[in-house]
Amino acid sequence: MKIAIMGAMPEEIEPLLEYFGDYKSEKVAGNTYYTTKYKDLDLVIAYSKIGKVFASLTAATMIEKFKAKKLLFSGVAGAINPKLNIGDLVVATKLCQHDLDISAFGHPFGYVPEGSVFVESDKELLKISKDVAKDLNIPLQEGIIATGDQFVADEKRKEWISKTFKADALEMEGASVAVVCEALDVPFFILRAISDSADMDAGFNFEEFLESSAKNSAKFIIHMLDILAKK
Ligand code: OS5
Repeated sequence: MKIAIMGAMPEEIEPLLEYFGDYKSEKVAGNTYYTTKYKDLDLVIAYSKIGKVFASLTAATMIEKFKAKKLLFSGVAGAINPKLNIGDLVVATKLCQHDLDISAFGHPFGYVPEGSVFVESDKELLKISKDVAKDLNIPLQEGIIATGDQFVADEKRKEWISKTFKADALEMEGASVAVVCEALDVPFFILRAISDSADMDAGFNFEEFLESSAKNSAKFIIHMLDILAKK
């Protein structure tokens, strides 16, 4: 089976490339796609660049050109839920776009006609992640992830996102990947490790913890591949 693993930044996929070691690379539409085999799985790995547009392009390319049948996202996020600390893993049960706003026409935030505010993650991949977390005794928080084309470093914006979407974490790519995967009927899984708390220290914390948190997320994804390879 062909599995796509994507991140947004180089730091988010480097631990995976380091782990798999032997891979081929191919440039498509301005991004590099790495292909390799792991156990009986065919993998395609890439970072998209930051934000919803680049992430959508990468997810669509992985599915349409590389024929990925499942997509896993590995990366970092800002925490909203105060239970989430730096390095903690959070997996999206559903995702929304916090910056999508046609409320002037009476629509709820995050909604456009013929779309939906939330896109739900694949239940089977969520179950696998729960099993992995239990087996390895790793804490894994399930929650709502809010996505927008904005690095949030502001308590007021964070509070608004928290209140409006009941979100636990925020980032800049997940919901766009979810929309693409849902439209193309590909099960997806969005995993993030906390790098900051989307507050006034976010920029500073993000730079300090990007690498270590990205590694936490990537390690967990590798454990999930071990289960997927057995299926
Ligand atoms: O991909 C972006 C979203 N990521 C999750 C995240 C997040 N999102 C929103 N708000 C927060 N508080 C969040 N915390 C974690 C992380 C990433 C954030 S944007 C970071 C940009 C940092 C940067 N800018 N320039 N460089 C790095 C150097 C550079 C130069 C050339 C080419 C590539 C990198």
